[in-house]
Amino acid sequence: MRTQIAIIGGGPAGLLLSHMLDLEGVDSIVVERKSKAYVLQRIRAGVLEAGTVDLLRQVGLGERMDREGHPHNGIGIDWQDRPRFLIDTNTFTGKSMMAYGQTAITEDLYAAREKAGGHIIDEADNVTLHDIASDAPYITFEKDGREQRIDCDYIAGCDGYHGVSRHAIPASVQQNFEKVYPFGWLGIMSETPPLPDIVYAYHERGFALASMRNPTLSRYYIQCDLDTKIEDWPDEVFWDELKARFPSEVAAQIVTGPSIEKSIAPLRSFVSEPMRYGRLMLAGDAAHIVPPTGAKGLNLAVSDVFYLSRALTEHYKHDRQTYLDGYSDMALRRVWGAERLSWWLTSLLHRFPDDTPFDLRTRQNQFDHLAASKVAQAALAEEYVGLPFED
Ligand code: FAS
Ligand code: PHB
Repeated sequence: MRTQIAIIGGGPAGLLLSHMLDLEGVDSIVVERKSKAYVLQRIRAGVLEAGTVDLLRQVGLGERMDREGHPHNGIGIDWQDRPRFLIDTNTFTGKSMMAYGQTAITEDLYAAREKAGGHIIDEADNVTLHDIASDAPYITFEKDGREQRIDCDYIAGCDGYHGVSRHAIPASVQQNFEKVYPFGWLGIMSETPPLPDIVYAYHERGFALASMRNPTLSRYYIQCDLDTKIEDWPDEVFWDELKARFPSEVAAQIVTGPSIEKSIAPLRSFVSEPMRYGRLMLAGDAAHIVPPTGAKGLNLAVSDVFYLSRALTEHYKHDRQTYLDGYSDMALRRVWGAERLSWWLTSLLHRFPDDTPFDLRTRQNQFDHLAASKVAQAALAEEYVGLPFED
């Protein structure tokens, strides 16, 4: 097969890139390791930055989001023994967030690609990148028991943290940055009415988060040890621990019910530089991971795709290379901003096994300063809602 852009990975990054390129008349083929059903059953992100919401609307993917999504003027922090604090994005930036699940976005993307006759190859095994430093790169993969090949102009590595694309970049060129946290998040989904607002909780027992997907679907998380086993957390034990981490008047509002999904996600910060090598560009989790304490992961995948789609469109439609040449540096400026915010919020809102009394006092003071300073609140709100994309 032959295409302009071979996209490895059919998650949000790969599918959105294929969709946006198609709108500009640039041809692509998406090659995904898993089945469509497997991709669509994944439960992950839930909060969209203002820029993501605007972009999805601009590219014709806003109709269901605006119908089923839940706009938010900010995110709350319930700090033990302190009044609720609101990261008030609307007051300080005039912008809002949107609670709309990544699962729904992926469904919308698949529907859009299929409606447009997009070429998505799923259940592709052993995807391999070839000649990425040449002007004639290609990929090979196995499907239906035979090896297949796609010749292309460029390869977009959108295959997530566990993908192969990042590893095609020579170690002599690549620099990886990583921070692994000594805890994870145990998350559940329940068909219960959620709390009215998305709220982080800081408590001596550990972090918790109350979120939602729609008026009848709640998403909750609690900080857990890395050796936590799901079988040790039957629903009633989870609900009791979740409630113990929120103020009693908030806990009393939490409607419990059977979990329909339960999973543990380890927390890490990770960046791989550069995000381009030869004819390979990386986008999304293939290049970077943030702890979810800041809801930046999916939003970073979207901003990478915005920059990469613009760069490739400028190249093909106007023979202008500036955005393509500057893609890695531009994407990484936003990536490092989200990495710093996500690390800062994770450090602020979690209890660490090696916390000293000094750590606890300085963390408390950090929160009290935030709650008292309009300037600090504005700075946090600006980054939480998402900075504008670079021109
Ligand atoms: P993805 O990982 O979503 O997609 C990559 C795709 O590539 C997958 O479909 C995979 O099957 C495919 N692939 C992998 N290897 C391949 C290969 N060799 N060949 C072909 N295809 C291959 N972000 C938030 O903002 N908020 C959250 O609450 C949140 N929670 C998360 C919970 C979990 C458990 C995880 C893992 C991530 C979470 N994230 C969250 C981050 C997440 O939403 C990502 O940022 C988002 O999925 C990034 O999208 P992609 O870059 O497309 O990567
Ligand atoms: C979610 O709704 O899954 C969610 C919300 C906020 C976060 C992380 C996850 O920071």
